[in-house]
Amino acid sequence: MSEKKNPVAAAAEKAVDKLQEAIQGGNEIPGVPASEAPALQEPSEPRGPLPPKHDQRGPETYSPTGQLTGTAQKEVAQGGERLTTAQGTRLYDTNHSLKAGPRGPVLLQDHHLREKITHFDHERIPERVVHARGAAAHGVFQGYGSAARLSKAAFLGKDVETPVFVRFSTVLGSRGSADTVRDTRGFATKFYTSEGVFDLVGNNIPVFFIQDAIKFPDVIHAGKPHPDREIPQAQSAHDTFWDFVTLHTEATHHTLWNMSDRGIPRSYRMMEGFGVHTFRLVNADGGTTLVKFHWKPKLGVHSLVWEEAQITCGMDPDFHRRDLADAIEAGAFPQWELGVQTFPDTEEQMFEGIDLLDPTKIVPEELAPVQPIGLLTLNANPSNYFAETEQVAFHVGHLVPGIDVTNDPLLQGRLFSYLDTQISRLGGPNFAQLPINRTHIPVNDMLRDGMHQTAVHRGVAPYRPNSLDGGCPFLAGADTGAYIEVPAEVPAARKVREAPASFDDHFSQPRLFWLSMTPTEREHIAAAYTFELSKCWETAIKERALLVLANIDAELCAQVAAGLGLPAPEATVRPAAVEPSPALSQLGQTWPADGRIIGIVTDGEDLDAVRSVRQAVLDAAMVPLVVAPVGGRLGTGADALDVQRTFTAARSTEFDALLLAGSPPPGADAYGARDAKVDDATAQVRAVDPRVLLMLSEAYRHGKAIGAWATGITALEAAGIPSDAPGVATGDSARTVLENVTELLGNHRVWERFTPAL
Ligand code: HDE
Repeated sequence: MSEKKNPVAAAAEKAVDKLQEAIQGGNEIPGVPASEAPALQEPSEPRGPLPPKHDQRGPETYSPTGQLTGTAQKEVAQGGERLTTAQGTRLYDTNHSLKAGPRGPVLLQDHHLREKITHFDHERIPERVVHARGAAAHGVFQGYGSAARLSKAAFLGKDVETPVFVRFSTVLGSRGSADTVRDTRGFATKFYTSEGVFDLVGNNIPVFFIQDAIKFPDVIHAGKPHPDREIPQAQSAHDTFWDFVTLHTEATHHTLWNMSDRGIPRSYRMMEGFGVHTFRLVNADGGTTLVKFHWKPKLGVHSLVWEEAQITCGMDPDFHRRDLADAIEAGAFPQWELGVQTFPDTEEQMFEGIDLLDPTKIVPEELAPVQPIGLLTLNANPSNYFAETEQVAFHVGHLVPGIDVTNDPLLQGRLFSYLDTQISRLGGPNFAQLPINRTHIPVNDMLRDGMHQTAVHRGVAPYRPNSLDGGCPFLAGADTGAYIEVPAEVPAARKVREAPASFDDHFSQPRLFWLSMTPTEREHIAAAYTFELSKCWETAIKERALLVLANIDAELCAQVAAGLGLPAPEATVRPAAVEPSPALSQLGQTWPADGRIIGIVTDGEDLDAVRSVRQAVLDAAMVPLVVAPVGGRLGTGADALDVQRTFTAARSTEFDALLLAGSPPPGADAYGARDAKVDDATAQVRAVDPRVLLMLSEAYRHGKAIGAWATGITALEAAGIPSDAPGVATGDSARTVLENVTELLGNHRVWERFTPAL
């Protein structure tokens, strides 16, 4: 384990350095749009493009055929001081079309107009049919070397550093949908290894809705908006989804995970990732092991509460992508450990009675612990969303020597699907040449021509065997780095459209998951089912869903049935005797609070305390946002503080914790006509601004830590929150209060505030 500590410590140190750098640069609050502050007037002195922001990086500069060009990234970006056409010709005007007189018709010969509009008309490419909404970051993966006995993959070697690009996503929503919907999240990693690109295209949920790829269009058609009205967007709370998953009961396990808190993560930085399928690793001696891949976040696994997620969909639909970009910009680099569960590669491919080829099943960590094999650190934001996050093309078939696939029928279908989808989405077969997709090692593929060919191939013999090009390219062998599929046995069999009998068990693992949850997590699950099913129009679908729930657990079924006002049916399957897996619960451990957002509510008084607590928040690698009655600056001179949020614009859901540095009286705009968060009947008779009271009551309801000192305690009392309530820290010194709040953040939420009845 000792080799694993070093990289973690080194990366943490790097993160702190970065934060210090950012603070010195005056950018301690992330979100600054450009590397230089703008002038009030439109600049008139010609100059070149600004350098990128300190947190941004583009794809590495490799040629379309994978050769390091050594070109600085700024030299492949746009340059020059003057506006030009795409051909580089300088322009003198871009505000007016070429016309026959100022009031005359526009002339067809206006190439600049046509080029500009035509290009604009073609700016969009088809969005991904699933996982359309995503956010990504660059980073580095460092192998611990502990996987050497399992896999010969070079990037898993001790201290080997491999550049990576990671894209997180929701599944169902369109590209412009909100981040905090209830859904599965994608977690796709592109490793630019010294042996070619390896893509680990996983999710934040370890099982899938279906066991066979042939059902993928069915489950996605059911989850997507209804084809007639195209509603609802980005959610599963509708008839077609529940119609399918209740008829196709192999979806029960994944659906249960979606209804759990895993369906509404707090942050991409706080999600686990799973390869889902069983893969086969091959070591240098040809020995094979079956494995399941896991990403374990250093910040722990945390979620939103449902009401918070819903408010956030409106308040900040970009909540997750902003959170990821801001954390990286602030130097709080997110990290995950890659781990594997290992299983002997036996003929039956079963482990403790669990079919390893069935992607609707997990292997509990208590039966097969996750062994860490490397560390992922995301340390740079993309510099262009379209070029990088939109055009990145993952494929489960992008494998490197040492990693092979199994016969999981879902994985087998994916091997076909991803190549196909990239061709349609990225306009042809040359998508591997897009800068973000380029491998970092030389390519000699004999694939030629096609739309958007950017490589200038030489030679006359793109075929093998040849003598005209000197026989080049030559084949490799195992000793020269060839990817050689494991010569696994395929037992003699009949050609059938069937699944093995072991795939028929659809309820024992959902029950295992349910029984592994704490009472609070179970309450959330029951509430999520009740919410979703109550949005279905058809009673038959609700009744069918209850039949499925009865087969998971009678109590769960009874709770949901009560919420729906329907009778709870009897189980049709005898409940399986399963051992709970405590590792599946999100509660009960403490985690670092890096990158958490702390709202500091001030009335503009006692700015020394605000200043000092704000600095302490920064020192703890968290982000302080000053919330005040109106915008602008508080105080004067060098010590003045910028206001980041006003009472009109702030909502509790933006913050992980609230600190009350004062007791602001109702502001001048605290009336309903101006701000509908205000109830006129009580607004002016209360001593504290009603928006602050709303923020406090919401934060309290959502189990967030709240701290108050001095007159802040009065505001707390005005909100009806006792200062000795769980998760409330009060005291004389702002710093001590912050210390207590930071400690509370280690548990993510104040769980005592959610009293379970279940
Ligand atoms: Fe995907 N999936 N998928 N999927 N998937 C795509 O590829 C598909 C499945 C996953 O950020 C598509 O480039 C089929 C499982 C992620 O760009 C498409 C089947 C898991 C991403 C596709 C599955 C995933 C995708 C759409 C059933 C978790 C986003 C655009 C056999 C292990 C990657 C694209 C990114 C994307 C097909 C099942 C994860 C259409 C046919 C299981 C994270 O090719």
